[in-house]
Order: sequence, then C-alpha cells, then structure tokens
Amino acid sequence: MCFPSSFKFGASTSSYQIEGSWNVSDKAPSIWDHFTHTQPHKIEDYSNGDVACDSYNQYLKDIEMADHLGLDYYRFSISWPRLLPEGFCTKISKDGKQYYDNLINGLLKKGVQPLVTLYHWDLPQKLQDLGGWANPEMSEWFADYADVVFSLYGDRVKLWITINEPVLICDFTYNSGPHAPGIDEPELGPYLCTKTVLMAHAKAYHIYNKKYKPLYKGKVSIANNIVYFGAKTDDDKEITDLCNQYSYGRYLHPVYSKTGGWPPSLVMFMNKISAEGGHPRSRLPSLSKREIELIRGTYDFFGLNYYTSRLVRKARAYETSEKTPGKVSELRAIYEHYPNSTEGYPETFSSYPEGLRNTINWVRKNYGEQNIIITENGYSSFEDDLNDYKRIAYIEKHLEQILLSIHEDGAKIFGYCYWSLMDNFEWTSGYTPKFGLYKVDFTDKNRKRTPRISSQYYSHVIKSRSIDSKQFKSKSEDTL
Ligand code: GBH
Repeated sequence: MCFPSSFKFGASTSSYQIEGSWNVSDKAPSIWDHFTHTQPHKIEDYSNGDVACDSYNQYLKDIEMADHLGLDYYRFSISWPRLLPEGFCTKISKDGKQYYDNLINGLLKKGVQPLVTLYHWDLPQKLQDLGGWANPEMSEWFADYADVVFSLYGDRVKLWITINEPVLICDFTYNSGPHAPGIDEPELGPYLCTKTVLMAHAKAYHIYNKKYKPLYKGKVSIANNIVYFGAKTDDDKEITDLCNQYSYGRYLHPVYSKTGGWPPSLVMFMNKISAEGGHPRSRLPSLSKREIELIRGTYDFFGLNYYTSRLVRKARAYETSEKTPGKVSELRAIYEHYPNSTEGYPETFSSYPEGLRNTINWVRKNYGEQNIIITENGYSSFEDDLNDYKRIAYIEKHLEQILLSIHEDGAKIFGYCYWSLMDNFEWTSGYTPKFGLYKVDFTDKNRKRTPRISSQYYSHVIKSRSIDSKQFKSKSEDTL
C-alpha cells in the first residue's frame, strides 16, 4: 500500500511553543506569557516560553529542517500579540509582520507550502482582561485580526486553519482550568467560549470567502482534536455517543452537519442538567437561526488532530467521573485506556493507532464524506534519545491506519502533519516531553537542533511514499 501521489506530508509547530522572544520589539504579552509568569507552579518544571526554541531568531534553521525532511507543508501559527500588539487591528507591528514574511518567503523558496494557523492559544492578554473567549465581542476582534493576516500573507499562503482545537481552548481552560488563563468556571465558561470560538471561526471564514478567495483561491478550515471514544460494552453505547456529542459534536455539528446548530442530544442533555441545577435557561447558549446559518458549512476541508483513544463506560453509583477537560463530571462517564494500547508519556497519550481510522470513519458517518488532513499526530517520550525507534513505530502504525482508511474504507485524506518538527514547550508539561523529529538542546544558547532517526525515517516515507521502517529498526527494540 502506497500513498497517492497527491498526498502531502508536513510537520507542525505553534508560535508560543517555539518562538520565544516574548517581549522583543513591540510584542505584547499573551495569556501564556502572563500565566507562566504569574503562576509558574502550574507548569510541571516551572518553565515558560520566554525563549523556547528561539525560533524568532533561529527560523532559518527551522526552514532548513523542513527542507531537509522534504516536507510539502510546514504548519506553524501566528502569534496574535506579536502581529497586533494592541490586540485590535489599530496597530500592526512592523517587526512582527516582517518575521512572518521572512518565514513564509523562506519556506516558499525551498518549495515548502506554509499551512498557517491563526490562533494556537496565545491570546493577547489585553483581550483576556476584557473577558477573553467568554466575551461574545471576541468573535469580532478575531475576525478583524484574521482580516489583517489574510491581507498581509494571503498572496502566498493557500491553506489556513483559523483556530486550533477549540475543545482545548474552552474545556481545558474553563472546565477545571489547567491551561491559560486558568479559569475554573465549569458551569458556563466552556459553553460561552464554545459559541464565541465558533462565531469567530465562522466570521473569519466568511471574510476570506468574500474578500480573499476570489483573488487567492486558498482554503480555510478549523482543526479539531478528537480523542476516539469507543463503548466498553454494548450497554455503554448511549453514554459513549453522548460523550462524543458533548466533547466533539459540540464543535463539529454546528460547522460540518447538514442542518447546523448544536447536536440535538447535547441540547437535551444540557436542558436537563441546567434545570436540575436550578438554572432558568440552558447553560448552553442558544444559537439563533442567523447564527446557525453563519456557522454552518464554514469549511473547505476537515482538519483533524489525533493522538489517543479511550474506552467509555457508565459510572457506577459510587464512582464520580473525573472533572478533566472535555469530560464534564455531569456526564457520569468513566474513561479508560484501551487495554491493548501502548503506554504514553505523559500517560494520557497512550497509543492506539486503530483509533485514528475509527475517528475518520466516525467523522464520515456523522458529517458525510470530508476532505481530511491530519493536522497533528505525534509521539512523545521522556528520554531525548536520538535513536527514537518508538517514535518511528508510532508514525508507521498511524500512517498504516491512514493507508487503510484510504484504500479499504475509501476515505479522502489528502495530507498528514507530524507533531512536532522539533521538541518544544509542551504547555503545562514544560520541556520534559519530547515530541520532535529533531531534538532541541534547551541548555544551548542557540537551541541547537539535531536530527533524530525518526527524521530519517520520515523523509524516507515522504520520498518512497510507503511506510516500511525495516531499515530503521533496532533489533532490540520492541515495536509499539
Ligand atoms: C495538541 O493538543 C496541541 O495542539 C499541541 O500544541 C500540543 O503540543 C500537542 O497536542 C501535544 O500535546 O486528557 O483525556 O483529553 C493535543 C491535546 C490533550 C489531546 C491531552 C490528548 C489526552 C487525552 N491533547 N489529551 S485527555
């Protein structure tokens, strides 16, 4: 089995995780700058992204790595407070603009297409002070920002992701608060945020569609993280479906379904728990007809981030389900790792490659045939070994599932981006987990990058369009 000749390979990063230079020139602080500086204990190793991979200064090396791997796409994100230091489009930073110009031009010179994310979680702190994603006005400010970005780079960037992983933005923030800005307001927070994020995405999509698509003919979508949920027993099918609708349908149904709007089973569930809690109306904000129509169909492709899967079962009477992100305790569900999955690091990242194919089929079943790109998938380890055979096995197994999806199931998948091009700041886990095809030496002033064996394997995959990893395996290693 081989990849079709039109299939694209890429690697991904994001601004806060790699750029550093958090306060150079006129850059304003983002919520992650503020969060890591004011609450360092929320990061496992008390670290932050002040320097990170120093990509603001070392971006030529990043371009070189992308070129060396033979990537079709390099997926990176733009830092909103670097480009618009006032948060609003009242001022465009000259240096910020120049940085992304240099990066984009440098990639294109090497034949690497930029795949650009507008928002990968580094909100201007100033807008957070005005309520952040819980404030409906945010959708307007995001649309203004998107308009600026499209106008500056639309002539050269043909693939856009508006927002990376809304479920992380809304649920990891408000539904227990591990991520910046760290607000634990599970009653209303996640739901207000969900609506605003969807409105923001939709407005940006329409701006591109009307103003820029006729000129530049690019494509715009959103990237969603899906943890595949399988029912533990037949008895658990109903709760599993509700978990899916709660965690992912909430973000997908309004955009990708034929009818638009919230998933009906989620509306019923939210009505029920809101009434039980004494709320005079549903905690899930309503969507007007106009809003439903504004959001519906705002995609040119389907961006999927996939890492791991869970088995779902009903909680027993004495069990309380975890109040972890995307898993509101009111669902009364218990999430278990697949027994035949391989242990991950951090442990939430257990590897279950079949889950990727299952996710793709779940998406197609629920929302019809889609043009799918895997915008993220990756393996992290504790060791920063250059002989990362387990990463090779992870990539091989997941690419195998993509090949099965394409050839056996008939899915339309046009690309795969590995997370990540290089080791970087892994949010609340700091610098300990290593996701990179390239190792980064965080003790070196210049953040020296060194290729791991997985980078050789990946460029072999890209060249040969097949996944066989035999020549890269160490005999002693177990495969994943
Ligand atoms: C992505 O998020 C991010 O886009 C990227 O910035 C990040 O570096 C990368 O992944 C690696 O983390 O605890 O049950 O939800 C992925 C979000 C969060 C998905 C943890 C898997 C574990 C299962 N991930 N989650 S659960």
